[in-house]
Amino acid sequence: MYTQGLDQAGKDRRVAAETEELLNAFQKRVDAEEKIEAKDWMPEAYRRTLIRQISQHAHSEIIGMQPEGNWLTRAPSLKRKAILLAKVQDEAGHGLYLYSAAETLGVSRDQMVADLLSGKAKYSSIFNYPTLSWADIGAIGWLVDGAAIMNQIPLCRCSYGPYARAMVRVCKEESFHQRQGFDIMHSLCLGTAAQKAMAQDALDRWWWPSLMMFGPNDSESTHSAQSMAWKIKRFSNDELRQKFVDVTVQQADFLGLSVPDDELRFDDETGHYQFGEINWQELFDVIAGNGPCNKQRLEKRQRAHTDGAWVREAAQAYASKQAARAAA
Ligand code: FAQ
Repeated sequence: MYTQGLDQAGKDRRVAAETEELLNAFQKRVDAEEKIEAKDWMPEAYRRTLIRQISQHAHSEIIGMQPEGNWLTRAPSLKRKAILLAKVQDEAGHGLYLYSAAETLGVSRDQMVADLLSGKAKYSSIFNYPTLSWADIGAIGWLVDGAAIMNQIPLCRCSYGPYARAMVRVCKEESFHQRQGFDIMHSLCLGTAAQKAMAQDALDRWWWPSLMMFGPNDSESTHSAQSMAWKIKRFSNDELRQKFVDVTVQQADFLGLSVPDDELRFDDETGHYQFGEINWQELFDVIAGNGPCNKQRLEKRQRAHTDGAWVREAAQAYASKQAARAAA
């Protein structure tokens, strides 16, 4: 509501012609590992790619509060409730830093939020799966935050300064989140047979969707080549997925859980785990809006937005009053 002017600012920037000279000079700066800052010249496609990725990332953090929010009142102890509440609050904070980082590229938060609420904007597929048991909260922290860290640590070196800097703090918090998830899984695995079975069931349901978080195979990834040339992405989707599998399979072994993949085996020659084929149709269905919880997630977000209208109006009235006072 405060930043609609940014949409116009974004349009104004597009006026400058993209000469060969400007494009080469820009690529040179990227190749030299210089950070690109908000007021620097940048190709329009670079700006649009960043707005797409950062806003999708922000939406993922915001929608990502819902699966865990589902367990806030049902966490098994006061300590677990307090920890989960803090984690969910952190995700809201990540969404806000990321919306701010995207705003530096000349798009308003209003526009981004409108795109999310209308179903136009994407968010991570992973948040369209249900959280059926307490163990799912452990699995989200361990696997989903674990995958998020694997993907986001390289983003701390992204060529666009505001995004890279936002990611530093986000990654520190995600790292704490991952450990709390692992701690939940560890406690369940040290518990009764029924508790261990809950942990195994959660791993069975979250394993493959977590691998899908990294996006399509490199050969199917439309944006990777250009995003890597611009040093927005530092590793390809498949490289990051492999790193995640290599680290996480060993953690599952430590917990005494089995990864639900009959084809999983360690390859001595490559030094990596080989894993089975991902059900890509499932990923594309979820991205297209047909996952188990897509409808529910969007409706809940739309309802929260409508219910929160009075807060936005009050904040705006307060800001106008302050501005009027300052002017007087
Ligand atoms: N879900 O060409 P690529 C978190 C889309 S945050 C949905 O490979 P790109 C924290 C993609 O957008 C999790 N859509 O695309 C947390 C593109 O569509 P478009 C989010 C997906 O951008 C934890 C098309 O497919 N993290 O978990 C997915 O080069 C716990 C082609 O794909 C980020 O956003 C997917 N999984 O690579 C919160 C990190 N995969 O835009 C709460 C930043 C692909 O052309 C609780 N983002 N698509 O219509 C990235 O690193 C990249 O954007 C990728 C995708 C790697 C996600």
